[in-house]
Amino acid sequence: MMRSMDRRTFLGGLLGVAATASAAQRRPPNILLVFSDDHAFQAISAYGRGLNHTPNIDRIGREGMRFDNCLVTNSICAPSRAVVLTGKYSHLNGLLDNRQTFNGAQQTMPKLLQSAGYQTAIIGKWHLKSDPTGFDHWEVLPGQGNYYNPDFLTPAGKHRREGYVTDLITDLSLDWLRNGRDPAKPFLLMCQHKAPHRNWMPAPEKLELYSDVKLPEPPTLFDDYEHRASPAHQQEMEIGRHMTPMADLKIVPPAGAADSPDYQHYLGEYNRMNPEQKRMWDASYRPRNEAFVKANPQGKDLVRWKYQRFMQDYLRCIASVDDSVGRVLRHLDAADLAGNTIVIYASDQGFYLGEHGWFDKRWMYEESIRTPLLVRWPGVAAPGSVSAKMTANLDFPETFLEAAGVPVPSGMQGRSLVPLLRGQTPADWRKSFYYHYYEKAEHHVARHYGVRTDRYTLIHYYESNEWELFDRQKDAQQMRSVYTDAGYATVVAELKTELARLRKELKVPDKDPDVP
Ligand code: SGN
Ligand code: CA
Repeated sequence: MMRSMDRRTFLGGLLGVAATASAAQRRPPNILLVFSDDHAFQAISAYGRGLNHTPNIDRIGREGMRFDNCLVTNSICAPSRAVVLTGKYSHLNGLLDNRQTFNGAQQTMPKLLQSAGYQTAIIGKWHLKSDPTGFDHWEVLPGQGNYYNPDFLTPAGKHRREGYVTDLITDLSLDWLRNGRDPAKPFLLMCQHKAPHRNWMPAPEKLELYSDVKLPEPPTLFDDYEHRASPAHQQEMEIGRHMTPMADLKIVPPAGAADSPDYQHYLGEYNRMNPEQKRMWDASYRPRNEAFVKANPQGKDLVRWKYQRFMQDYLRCIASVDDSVGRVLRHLDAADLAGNTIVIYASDQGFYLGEHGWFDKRWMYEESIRTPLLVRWPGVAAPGSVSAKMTANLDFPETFLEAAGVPVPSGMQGRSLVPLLRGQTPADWRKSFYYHYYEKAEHHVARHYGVRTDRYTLIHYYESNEWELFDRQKDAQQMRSVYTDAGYATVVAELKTELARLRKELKVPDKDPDVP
Protein backbone atom coordinates (compact mmCIF):
# COMPACT_ATOMS: atom_id res chain seq x y z
CA MET A 1 0.00 0.00 0.00
CA MET A 2 1.32 3.45 -0.96
CA ARG A 3 1.95 5.90 1.85
CA SER A 4 0.17 9.23 1.41
CA MET A 5 3.42 11.11 0.81
CA ASP A 6 4.44 8.60 -1.84
CA ARG A 7 1.01 8.87 -3.43
CA ARG A 8 1.27 12.65 -3.60
CA THR A 9 4.68 12.41 -5.18
CA PHE A 10 3.42 9.76 -7.59
CA LEU A 11 0.37 11.80 -8.60
CA GLY A 12 2.47 14.92 -8.86
CA GLY A 13 4.84 13.01 -11.10
CA LEU A 14 1.98 11.82 -13.27
CA LEU A 15 0.56 15.32 -13.52
CA GLY A 16 4.02 16.56 -14.35
CA VAL A 17 4.29 14.00 -17.14
CA ALA A 18 0.84 14.97 -18.43
CA ALA A 19 1.72 18.65 -18.29
CA THR A 20 4.95 18.02 -20.19
CA ALA A 21 3.15 15.95 -22.83
CA SER A 22 0.53 18.57 -23.50
CA ALA A 23 3.16 21.31 -23.59
CA ALA A 24 5.04 19.21 -26.12
CA GLN A 25 1.87 18.74 -28.13
CA ARG A 26 1.21 22.46 -28.06
CA ARG A 27 4.71 23.30 -29.16
CA PRO A 28 4.62 23.90 -32.90
CA PRO A 29 6.52 21.28 -34.88
CA ASN A 30 9.91 21.92 -36.40
CA ILE A 31 9.92 21.82 -40.19
CA LEU A 32 12.83 20.34 -42.09
CA LEU A 33 12.54 20.54 -45.86
CA VAL A 34 15.15 18.60 -47.79
CA PHE A 35 14.81 19.93 -51.32
CA SER A 36 16.94 18.56 -54.11
CA ASP A 37 17.37 19.81 -57.65
CA ASP A 38 16.07 17.77 -60.61
CA HIS A 39 15.51 14.57 -58.63
CA ALA A 40 13.12 12.44 -60.70
CA PHE A 41 10.67 10.32 -58.73
CA GLN A 42 11.73 7.49 -61.05
CA ALA A 43 15.08 7.54 -59.23
CA ILE A 44 13.70 6.97 -55.73
CA SER A 45 13.21 3.33 -54.78
CA ALA A 46 10.03 4.18 -52.80
CA TYR A 47 8.48 5.06 -56.18
CA GLY A 48 9.72 1.81 -57.57
CA ARG A 49 11.11 2.02 -61.10
CA GLY A 50 13.89 -0.33 -60.06
CA LEU A 51 16.73 1.97 -61.08
CA ASN A 52 18.41 2.50 -57.74
CA HIS A 53 18.14 2.07 -54.00
CA THR A 54 17.51 5.10 -51.78
CA PRO A 55 17.02 3.59 -48.32
CA ASN A 56 17.15 6.87 -46.42
CA ILE A 57 14.72 8.80 -48.61
CA ASP A 58 12.48 5.73 -48.58
CA ARG A 59 12.58 5.77 -44.78
CA ILE A 60 10.71 9.10 -44.77
CA GLY A 61 7.89 7.47 -46.72
CA ARG A 62 7.95 4.27 -44.67
CA GLU A 63 7.61 6.29 -41.47
CA GLY A 64 5.22 8.78 -43.04
CA MET A 65 3.31 9.46 -46.24
CA ARG A 66 4.31 9.12 -49.90
CA PHE A 67 2.54 11.42 -52.32
CA ASP A 68 2.20 9.88 -55.78
CA ASN A 69 0.77 12.85 -57.62
CA CYS A 70 2.71 15.87 -56.45
CA LEU A 71 2.89 18.34 -59.34
CA VAL A 72 4.66 21.62 -60.00
CA THR A 73 3.04 24.69 -61.50
CA ASN A 74 6.01 25.58 -63.75
CA SER A 75 8.61 22.88 -64.15
CA ILE A 76 11.87 24.73 -63.77
CA CYS A 77 14.17 25.54 -60.91
CA ALA A 78 13.90 29.17 -59.81
CA PRO A 79 10.16 29.48 -60.54
CA SER A 80 9.45 26.35 -58.50
CA ARG A 81 11.44 27.75 -55.59
CA ALA A 82 9.51 31.02 -55.79
CA VAL A 83 6.26 29.04 -55.65
CA VAL A 84 7.44 27.15 -52.55
CA LEU A 85 8.26 30.47 -50.86
CA THR A 86 5.10 32.35 -51.82
CA GLY A 87 2.31 29.82 -52.41
CA LYS A 88 1.52 31.73 -55.59
CA TYR A 89 1.75 30.90 -59.28
CA SER A 90 4.59 32.47 -61.28
CA HIS A 91 2.39 35.20 -62.81
CA LEU A 92 1.62 36.49 -59.29
CA ASN A 93 4.96 35.98 -57.52
CA GLY A 94 6.69 37.61 -60.50
CA LEU A 95 9.25 34.89 -61.25
CA LEU A 96 8.37 33.28 -64.56
CA ASP A 97 11.74 31.86 -65.53
CA ASN A 98 15.31 31.24 -64.40
CA ARG A 99 16.58 34.52 -65.81
CA GLN A 100 14.56 36.83 -63.60
CA THR A 101 15.35 38.06 -60.08
CA PHE A 102 13.01 37.15 -57.22
CA ASN A 103 11.39 40.09 -55.49
CA GLY A 104 12.33 39.27 -51.89
CA ALA A 105 10.27 42.15 -50.53
CA GLN A 106 7.04 40.21 -51.01
CA GLN A 107 5.32 38.09 -48.40
CA THR A 108 6.80 34.59 -48.06
CA MET A 109 6.18 31.53 -45.95
CA PRO A 110 9.56 31.81 -44.13
CA LYS A 111 8.74 35.43 -43.20
CA LEU A 112 5.35 34.41 -41.84
CA LEU A 113 6.88 31.59 -39.80
CA GLN A 114 9.64 33.88 -38.60
CA SER A 115 7.21 36.48 -37.32
CA ALA A 116 5.24 33.70 -35.59
CA GLY A 117 8.34 32.85 -33.55
CA TYR A 118 10.11 30.31 -35.74
CA GLN A 119 13.84 30.38 -36.24
CA THR A 120 14.41 30.09 -39.99
CA ALA A 121 17.41 28.93 -42.00
CA ILE A 122 18.26 28.06 -45.59
CA ILE A 123 21.40 26.22 -46.62
CA GLY A 124 22.41 25.21 -50.14
CA LYS A 125 20.85 25.92 -53.51
CA TRP A 126 18.81 29.11 -53.67
CA HIS A 127 18.97 30.26 -57.30
CA LEU A 128 16.76 33.35 -56.95
CA LYS A 129 19.48 35.97 -57.58
CA SER A 130 18.33 38.43 -54.88
CA ASP A 131 19.58 37.75 -51.32
CA PRO A 132 17.36 35.47 -49.21
CA THR A 133 14.84 37.32 -47.04
CA GLY A 134 12.90 35.93 -44.08
CA PHE A 135 15.78 33.80 -42.84
CA ASP A 136 17.66 34.19 -39.56
CA HIS A 137 20.50 32.25 -41.11
CA TRP A 138 21.47 31.65 -44.72
CA GLU A 139 24.41 30.19 -46.54
CA VAL A 140 23.61 29.57 -50.18
CA LEU A 141 25.27 28.66 -53.45
CA PRO A 142 25.63 31.47 -55.96
CA GLY A 143 23.48 30.68 -59.02
CA GLN A 144 23.63 27.01 -59.90
CA GLY A 145 26.63 26.44 -57.64
CA ASN A 146 29.47 23.98 -58.25
CA TYR A 147 29.86 20.33 -57.29
CA TYR A 148 33.50 20.52 -56.17
CA ASN A 149 34.89 22.98 -53.63
CA PRO A 150 31.94 25.34 -54.16
CA ASP A 151 31.57 28.98 -53.21
CA PHE A 152 28.85 29.95 -50.75
CA LEU A 153 27.19 33.31 -50.10
CA THR A 154 26.29 34.60 -46.64
CA PRO A 155 25.24 38.08 -45.47
CA ALA A 156 29.00 38.67 -44.95
CA GLY A 157 29.94 37.84 -48.55
CA LYS A 158 31.35 34.99 -50.58
CA HIS A 159 33.70 32.23 -49.44
CA ARG A 160 34.87 28.91 -50.83
CA ARG A 161 34.59 25.61 -49.00
CA GLU A 162 36.67 22.53 -49.66
CA GLY A 163 34.74 19.36 -50.36
CA TYR A 164 31.82 17.90 -52.29
CA VAL A 165 28.72 20.07 -52.45
CA THR A 166 26.18 17.55 -51.10
CA ASP A 167 28.41 16.70 -48.14
CA LEU A 168 29.07 20.37 -47.42
CA ILE A 169 25.38 21.30 -47.48
CA THR A 170 24.73 18.40 -45.11
CA ASP A 171 27.61 19.37 -42.79
CA LEU A 172 26.40 22.98 -42.68
CA SER A 173 22.81 21.89 -41.99
CA LEU A 174 23.87 19.58 -39.18
CA ASP A 175 26.15 22.24 -37.78
CA TRP A 176 23.25 24.70 -37.71
CA LEU A 177 21.01 22.12 -36.01
CA ARG A 178 23.70 21.46 -33.39
CA ASN A 179 25.10 24.92 -32.80
CA GLY A 180 23.03 27.56 -34.59
CA ARG A 181 19.62 26.56 -33.44
CA ASP A 182 17.83 28.29 -30.58
CA PRO A 183 16.30 25.38 -28.62
CA ALA A 184 13.67 27.72 -27.21
CA LYS A 185 12.13 28.17 -30.68
CA PRO A 186 10.68 25.83 -33.29
CA PHE A 187 12.68 25.90 -36.51
CA LEU A 188 12.25 25.90 -40.26
CA LEU A 189 15.34 24.50 -41.95
CA MET A 190 15.46 24.35 -45.74
CA CYS A 191 18.34 22.06 -46.67
CA GLN A 192 18.56 22.44 -50.43
CA HIS A 193 20.85 20.33 -52.54
CA LYS A 194 22.43 21.18 -55.85
CA ALA A 195 22.49 17.50 -56.75
CA PRO A 196 21.49 15.78 -58.93
CA HIS A 197 21.42 18.76 -61.33
CA ARG A 198 23.30 18.78 -64.62
CA ASN A 199 26.27 18.25 -65.18
CA TRP A 200 25.88 15.30 -62.79
CA MET A 201 29.33 15.22 -61.14
CA PRO A 202 29.55 12.42 -58.57
CA ALA A 203 31.44 12.55 -55.29
CA PRO A 204 34.89 10.94 -55.30
CA GLU A 205 33.75 7.94 -53.26
CA LYS A 206 30.77 7.31 -55.55
CA LEU A 207 32.70 7.31 -58.83
CA GLU A 208 32.69 3.53 -59.16
CA LEU A 209 29.05 2.95 -58.18
CA TYR A 210 27.04 1.39 -61.05
CA SER A 211 30.20 0.92 -63.12
CA ASP A 212 29.30 -2.71 -63.73
CA VAL A 213 25.55 -2.22 -63.93
CA LYS A 214 23.48 -1.95 -67.09
CA LEU A 215 20.64 0.34 -66.14
CA PRO A 216 17.25 -0.47 -67.65
CA GLU A 217 16.26 1.73 -70.58
CA PRO A 218 12.83 3.35 -70.69
CA PRO A 219 10.59 1.96 -73.46
CA THR A 220 10.36 5.39 -75.12
CA LEU A 221 14.11 6.05 -75.42
CA PHE A 222 13.78 6.15 -79.22
CA ASP A 223 10.58 8.18 -79.44
CA ASP A 224 10.19 9.90 -82.82
CA TYR A 225 7.50 12.36 -81.61
CA GLU A 226 5.00 11.26 -84.19
CA HIS A 227 1.44 12.06 -83.09
CA ARG A 228 2.65 15.08 -81.09
CA ALA A 229 2.44 18.81 -81.90
CA SER A 230 5.47 20.64 -83.34
CA PRO A 231 7.13 21.65 -80.00
CA ALA A 232 8.08 18.05 -79.19
CA HIS A 233 9.92 17.92 -82.52
CA GLN A 234 11.70 21.21 -81.94
CA GLN A 235 13.07 20.74 -78.42
CA GLU A 236 16.77 20.50 -77.71
CA MET A 237 16.93 18.05 -74.85
CA GLU A 238 17.66 14.71 -76.45
CA ILE A 239 20.25 12.42 -74.93
CA GLY A 240 21.32 11.46 -78.44
CA ARG A 241 21.64 14.92 -79.96
CA HIS A 242 21.97 17.48 -77.19
CA MET A 243 24.13 16.07 -74.43
CA THR A 244 27.59 17.52 -74.63
CA PRO A 245 30.56 15.15 -74.90
CA MET A 246 32.72 16.75 -72.24
CA ALA A 247 30.77 18.64 -69.57
CA ASP A 248 27.83 16.22 -69.68
CA LEU A 249 29.39 12.91 -70.66
CA LYS A 250 32.95 13.43 -69.35
CA ILE A 251 34.64 12.15 -72.49
CA VAL A 252 37.74 14.31 -72.43
CA PRO A 253 39.01 15.56 -74.76
CA PRO A 254 37.60 14.09 -77.97
CA ALA A 255 39.88 14.87 -80.89
CA GLY A 256 39.62 18.39 -82.24
CA ALA A 257 37.14 19.77 -79.72
CA ALA A 258 39.50 20.96 -77.03
CA ASP A 259 38.81 24.68 -77.38
CA SER A 260 35.00 24.41 -77.58
CA PRO A 261 32.62 26.06 -75.06
CA ASP A 262 31.84 22.51 -73.90
CA TYR A 263 35.49 21.95 -73.03
CA GLN A 264 35.67 25.30 -71.25
CA HIS A 265 32.59 24.33 -69.24
CA TYR A 266 34.16 20.98 -68.37
CA LEU A 267 37.47 22.62 -67.41
CA GLY A 268 35.71 25.22 -65.28
CA GLU A 269 34.32 22.42 -63.14
CA TYR A 270 37.37 20.16 -63.29
CA ASN A 271 39.81 22.90 -62.34
CA ARG A 272 37.97 23.52 -59.09
CA MET A 273 39.15 20.12 -57.92
CA ASN A 274 42.21 19.67 -55.73
CA PRO A 275 44.96 17.26 -56.90
CA GLU A 276 43.56 14.28 -54.99
CA GLN A 277 40.05 14.84 -56.33
CA LYS A 278 41.45 15.14 -59.87
CA ARG A 279 43.43 11.95 -59.39
CA MET A 280 40.36 9.99 -58.33
CA TRP A 281 38.27 11.53 -61.09
CA ASP A 282 40.77 10.70 -63.82
CA ALA A 283 41.40 7.22 -62.45
CA SER A 284 37.71 6.53 -62.81
CA TYR A 285 36.82 8.13 -66.16
CA ARG A 286 40.01 7.62 -68.17
CA PRO A 287 39.90 3.83 -68.50
CA ARG A 288 36.15 3.91 -69.18
CA ASN A 289 36.64 6.62 -71.82
CA GLU A 290 39.41 4.59 -73.46
CA ALA A 291 37.06 1.61 -73.65
CA PHE A 292 34.41 3.88 -75.19
CA VAL A 293 36.79 5.22 -77.85
CA LYS A 294 37.88 1.67 -78.67
CA ALA A 295 34.30 0.35 -78.94
CA ASN A 296 33.31 3.43 -81.00
CA PRO A 297 29.53 2.86 -80.80
CA GLN A 298 27.38 4.44 -83.51
CA GLY A 299 23.71 5.28 -84.08
CA LYS A 300 21.36 3.80 -81.51
CA ASP A 301 24.25 2.09 -79.74
CA LEU A 302 25.80 5.49 -79.15
CA VAL A 303 22.54 6.81 -77.67
CA ARG A 304 22.41 3.73 -75.45
CA TRP A 305 25.98 4.34 -74.32
CA LYS A 306 25.21 7.98 -73.53
CA TYR A 307 22.11 6.95 -71.60
CA GLN A 308 24.20 4.59 -69.47
CA ARG A 309 26.90 7.19 -68.78
CA PHE A 310 24.32 9.87 -67.92
CA MET A 311 22.33 7.57 -65.67
CA GLN A 312 25.36 6.23 -63.84
CA ASP A 313 26.50 9.76 -63.02
CA TYR A 314 22.99 10.95 -62.15
CA LEU A 315 22.36 8.02 -59.81
CA ARG A 316 25.78 8.46 -58.21
CA CYS A 317 24.85 12.05 -57.35
CA ILE A 318 21.60 10.77 -55.86
CA ALA A 319 23.46 8.22 -53.75
CA SER A 320 25.17 11.15 -52.00
CA VAL A 321 21.84 12.92 -51.50
CA ASP A 322 20.44 9.74 -49.97
CA ASP A 323 23.45 9.49 -47.62
CA SER A 324 22.77 13.08 -46.63
CA VAL A 325 19.17 12.32 -45.77
CA GLY A 326 20.38 9.40 -43.66
CA ARG A 327 22.77 11.62 -41.71
CA VAL A 328 20.07 14.20 -41.07
CA LEU A 329 17.49 11.60 -39.94
CA ARG A 330 20.03 9.99 -37.62
CA HIS A 331 20.82 13.38 -36.13
CA LEU A 332 17.13 14.06 -35.46
CA ASP A 333 16.94 10.68 -33.69
CA ALA A 334 20.06 11.28 -31.62
CA ALA A 335 19.08 14.84 -30.69
CA ASP A 336 15.60 13.70 -29.69
CA LEU A 337 14.08 15.98 -32.32
CA ALA A 338 12.49 13.35 -34.56
CA GLY A 339 9.19 13.20 -32.66
CA ASN A 340 8.33 16.84 -33.15
CA THR A 341 9.88 17.52 -36.54
CA ILE A 342 8.08 17.31 -39.87
CA VAL A 343 10.56 16.01 -42.44
CA ILE A 344 9.75 16.66 -46.08
CA TYR A 345 11.71 15.33 -49.04
CA ALA A 346 10.93 16.87 -52.41
CA SER A 347 12.59 18.17 -55.55
CA ASP A 348 12.07 21.43 -57.42
CA GLN A 349 10.59 19.48 -60.35
CA GLY A 350 10.70 16.14 -62.09
CA PHE A 351 13.25 15.07 -64.69
CA TYR A 352 13.45 12.89 -67.78
CA LEU A 353 15.59 9.81 -67.40
CA GLY A 354 15.57 8.91 -71.08
CA GLU A 355 11.78 8.87 -71.45
CA HIS A 356 11.00 10.27 -74.93
CA GLY A 357 14.77 10.20 -75.46
CA TRP A 358 15.16 13.18 -73.15
CA PHE A 359 16.94 14.66 -70.17
CA ASP A 360 15.83 17.92 -68.46
CA LYS A 361 12.24 18.90 -67.60
CA ARG A 362 10.05 21.97 -68.51
CA TRP A 363 7.16 20.08 -70.14
CA MET A 364 3.71 19.51 -68.78
CA TYR A 365 4.22 15.81 -69.55
CA GLU A 366 4.32 13.49 -66.56
CA GLU A 367 8.01 12.97 -65.82
CA SER A 368 8.50 16.70 -65.73
CA ILE A 369 5.34 17.98 -64.00
CA ARG A 370 5.49 15.33 -61.26
CA THR A 371 7.95 15.69 -58.43
CA PRO A 372 8.70 13.38 -55.51
CA LEU A 373 7.13 14.19 -52.16
CA LEU A 374 7.59 12.20 -48.97
CA VAL A 375 6.52 13.56 -45.58
CA ARG A 376 7.17 12.18 -42.11
CA TRP A 377 5.16 13.72 -39.30
CA PRO A 378 5.08 11.43 -36.27
CA GLY A 379 1.67 11.12 -34.66
CA VAL A 380 -0.05 12.76 -37.64
CA ALA A 381 0.80 10.94 -40.88
CA ALA A 382 0.30 7.18 -40.57
CA PRO A 383 3.53 5.26 -41.27
CA GLY A 384 3.57 3.78 -44.76
CA SER A 385 0.55 5.73 -45.97
CA VAL A 386 0.19 6.78 -49.61
CA SER A 387 -1.82 9.59 -51.15
CA ALA A 388 -2.72 9.59 -54.82
CA LYS A 389 -4.49 12.94 -54.62
CA MET A 390 -3.27 15.75 -56.86
CA THR A 391 -1.00 17.89 -54.70
CA ALA A 392 1.60 20.47 -55.65
CA ASN A 393 4.66 22.47 -54.66
CA LEU A 394 2.10 25.30 -54.46
CA ASP A 395 0.68 23.58 -51.35
CA PHE A 396 3.90 23.52 -49.33
CA PRO A 397 3.62 26.98 -47.73
CA GLU A 398 0.03 26.53 -46.62
CA THR A 399 0.90 23.10 -45.24
CA PHE A 400 3.79 24.49 -43.22
CA LEU A 401 1.71 27.41 -41.96
CA GLU A 402 -1.19 25.21 -40.87
CA ALA A 403 1.18 22.77 -39.18
CA ALA A 404 2.73 25.70 -37.32
CA GLY A 405 -0.67 27.08 -36.32
CA VAL A 406 -0.07 30.26 -38.33
CA PRO A 407 -3.04 31.72 -40.23
CA VAL A 408 -2.79 31.38 -44.01
CA PRO A 409 -3.00 34.82 -45.61
CA SER A 410 -5.43 35.37 -48.44
CA GLY A 411 -3.74 35.39 -51.80
CA MET A 412 -1.97 32.06 -51.47
CA GLN A 413 -3.27 29.74 -54.16
CA GLY A 414 -2.53 26.24 -52.92
CA ARG A 415 -4.10 24.08 -50.23
CA SER A 416 -2.77 22.77 -46.98
CA LEU A 417 -1.86 19.09 -47.13
CA VAL A 418 -2.48 18.67 -43.40
CA PRO A 419 -5.89 16.96 -43.87
CA LEU A 420 -4.36 14.51 -46.36
CA LEU A 421 -1.52 13.84 -43.94
CA ARG A 422 -4.10 13.07 -41.27
CA GLY A 423 -5.67 10.55 -43.63
CA GLN A 424 -8.71 12.66 -44.51
CA THR A 425 -9.65 13.92 -47.96
CA PRO A 426 -11.74 17.10 -48.03
CA ALA A 427 -14.76 16.59 -50.30
CA ASP A 428 -13.75 19.60 -52.38
CA TRP A 429 -10.14 18.49 -52.97
CA ARG A 430 -8.84 19.66 -56.39
CA LYS A 431 -9.85 17.56 -59.37
CA SER A 432 -7.93 19.60 -61.93
CA PHE A 433 -4.59 21.37 -61.93
CA TYR A 434 -3.35 24.36 -63.93
CA TYR A 435 0.18 24.37 -65.36
CA HIS A 436 2.08 27.19 -67.11
CA TYR A 437 5.62 27.18 -68.49
CA TYR A 438 7.24 30.35 -69.87
CA GLU A 439 10.99 30.04 -70.42
CA LYS A 440 11.94 29.62 -74.03
CA ALA A 441 15.69 29.62 -73.89
CA GLU A 442 17.98 26.65 -73.29
CA HIS A 443 16.45 23.35 -74.49
CA HIS A 444 13.97 25.23 -76.64
CA VAL A 445 10.70 24.13 -75.11
CA ALA A 446 7.76 26.21 -76.35
CA ARG A 447 5.67 28.18 -73.91
CA HIS A 448 2.56 26.28 -72.91
CA TYR A 449 -0.21 26.06 -70.39
CA GLY A 450 -2.81 23.42 -69.73
CA VAL A 451 -5.02 21.47 -67.40
CA ARG A 452 -4.35 18.08 -65.86
CA THR A 453 -6.99 15.83 -64.33
CA ASP A 454 -6.61 12.33 -62.92
CA ARG A 455 -7.06 10.96 -66.43
CA TYR A 456 -6.31 13.66 -69.00
CA THR A 457 -3.65 16.22 -69.86
CA LEU A 458 -4.72 19.03 -72.20
CA ILE A 459 -1.89 21.29 -73.37
CA HIS A 460 -2.03 24.56 -75.31
CA TYR A 461 1.12 25.76 -77.07
CA TYR A 462 -0.28 29.21 -77.32
CA GLU A 463 2.40 30.88 -79.41
CA SER A 464 1.80 28.50 -82.30
CA ASN A 465 -1.80 27.80 -81.25
CA GLU A 466 -1.37 24.04 -81.20
CA TRP A 467 -3.04 21.66 -78.77
CA GLU A 468 -2.37 18.20 -77.41
CA LEU A 469 -4.62 15.91 -75.43
CA PHE A 470 -3.39 12.79 -73.71
CA ASP A 471 -5.59 10.07 -72.29
CA ARG A 472 -3.18 8.82 -69.65
CA GLN A 473 -5.41 5.92 -68.72
CA LYS A 474 -4.90 4.45 -72.21
CA ASP A 475 -1.54 6.04 -72.96
CA ALA A 476 0.49 6.35 -69.79
CA GLN A 477 3.67 7.15 -71.74
CA GLN A 478 1.95 10.05 -73.54
CA MET A 479 2.96 8.96 -77.02
CA ARG A 480 -0.18 9.90 -78.90
CA SER A 481 -2.14 13.12 -78.76
CA VAL A 482 -5.83 12.39 -79.29
CA TYR A 483 -6.77 16.06 -79.51
CA THR A 484 -8.23 15.71 -83.01
CA ASP A 485 -9.84 12.27 -82.49
CA ALA A 486 -13.60 12.65 -82.91
CA GLY A 487 -14.22 10.36 -79.94
CA TYR A 488 -12.59 12.91 -77.62
CA ALA A 489 -14.51 15.98 -78.80
CA THR A 490 -16.64 16.15 -75.66
CA VAL A 491 -13.62 15.64 -73.41
CA VAL A 492 -11.78 18.45 -75.22
CA ALA A 493 -14.74 20.80 -74.84
CA GLU A 494 -15.10 20.02 -71.12
CA LEU A 495 -11.41 20.42 -70.46
CA LYS A 496 -11.30 23.74 -72.28
CA THR A 497 -14.12 24.99 -70.10
CA GLU A 498 -12.24 23.83 -67.02
CA LEU A 499 -9.04 25.43 -68.29
CA ALA A 500 -10.80 28.77 -68.75
CA ARG A 501 -12.32 28.48 -65.28
CA LEU A 502 -8.92 27.80 -63.71
CA ARG A 503 -7.25 30.66 -65.56
CA LYS A 504 -9.90 33.03 -64.25
CA GLU A 505 -9.82 31.69 -60.70
CA LEU A 506 -6.01 31.87 -60.62
CA LYS A 507 -5.96 35.36 -62.15
CA VAL A 508 -3.80 34.39 -65.13
CA PRO A 509 -3.48 37.43 -67.41
CA ASP A 510 -4.48 37.00 -71.06
CA LYS A 511 -1.10 38.25 -72.16
CA ASP A 512 2.07 36.91 -70.51
CA PRO A 513 3.81 39.39 -68.21
CA ASP A 514 6.89 40.84 -69.89
CA VAL A 515 10.08 38.93 -69.28
CA PRO A 516 13.17 41.09 -69.70
C1 SGN B 1 21.52 24.83 -66.75
C2 SGN B 1 21.61 23.54 -67.53
C3 SGN B 1 20.32 23.23 -68.24
C4 SGN B 1 19.16 23.32 -67.28
C5 SGN B 1 19.17 24.69 -66.64
C6 SGN B 1 18.03 24.93 -65.69
N1 SGN B 1 22.67 23.59 -68.50
O1 SGN B 1 21.50 25.92 -67.61
O2 SGN B 1 20.39 21.93 -68.77
O3 SGN B 1 17.94 23.11 -67.93
O4 SGN B 1 20.38 24.82 -65.92
O5 SGN B 1 17.98 23.98 -64.69
S1 SGN B 1 24.20 23.35 -68.04
O6 SGN B 1 24.92 22.86 -69.21
O7 SGN B 1 24.72 24.64 -67.61
O8 SGN B 1 24.22 22.41 -66.95
S2 SGN B 1 17.27 24.37 -63.38
O9 SGN B 1 17.04 23.15 -62.62
O10 SGN B 1 18.15 25.27 -62.67
O11 SGN B 1 16.01 25.00 -63.78
CA1 CA C 1 15.83 22.09 -61.01
